[in-house]
Amino acid sequence: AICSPVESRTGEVFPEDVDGGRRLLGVGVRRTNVLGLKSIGVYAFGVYADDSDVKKLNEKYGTATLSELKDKKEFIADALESDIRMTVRLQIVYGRLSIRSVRNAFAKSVGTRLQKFSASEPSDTDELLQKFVSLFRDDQKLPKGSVIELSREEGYVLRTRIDGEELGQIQSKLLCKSILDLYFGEDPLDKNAKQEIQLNLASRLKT
Ligand code: DAO
Ligand code: DAO
Ligand code: DAO
Repeated sequence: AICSPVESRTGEVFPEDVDGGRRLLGVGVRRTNVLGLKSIGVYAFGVYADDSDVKKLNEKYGTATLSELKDKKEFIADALESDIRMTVRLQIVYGRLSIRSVRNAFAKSVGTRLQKFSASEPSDTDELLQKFVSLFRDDQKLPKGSVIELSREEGYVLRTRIDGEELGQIQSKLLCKSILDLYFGEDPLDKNAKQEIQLNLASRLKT
């Protein structure tokens, strides 16, 4: 399978590699409704994974075929759980986000996933959310063209950067999983992107 570095609905172009050899798996767009009517694109995103880490999935899926893996839920669940270095790169296309709307959207999208996944692995989700939120300043601006990078580093460390500047790192398997789940989990922000990501992830096992 191949992956275009251009997100077609926004025209945003993504690097093919980031962070020392993590390769692009798929691109998509995060949309939202304004006033319940118009759907606008907020940011385009690209999802990347380290090739050698992806091979960890071979132990369990090495003998499965591409067509078996491309729709298999358990395969994606294992990718979300495993210690695979990945990066999600967000490129802002809607430059008039208010702090309040970002907070609300975030509490909904990431907050609900933290709740959902912590049912099986107890942990203090409020404290995790607080830790993450405290990385950002109240006067942080996100003009069109801003780049946010959220990455899972070795040992389930979530690393956050805005325009290349590192804001901080938080060690939490649950937080890493909750954020990646937005992009290729069960109920993804962009269904086409999720399919592309899953297909490319599967094909990386085969090469
Ligand atoms: O401001 O009227 C508006 C629209 C708000 C849309 C909020 C969506 C925010 C998505 C999170 C962006 C994180 C970078
Ligand atoms: O308060 O529940 C929460 C989550 C907040 C997450 C991120 C807050 C970022 C605020 C700055 C936005 C700048 C446009
Ligand atoms: O799209 O709903 C979503 C959530 C996106 C998660 C990204 C969190 C990064 C927040 C950046 C705030 C910048 C001040």
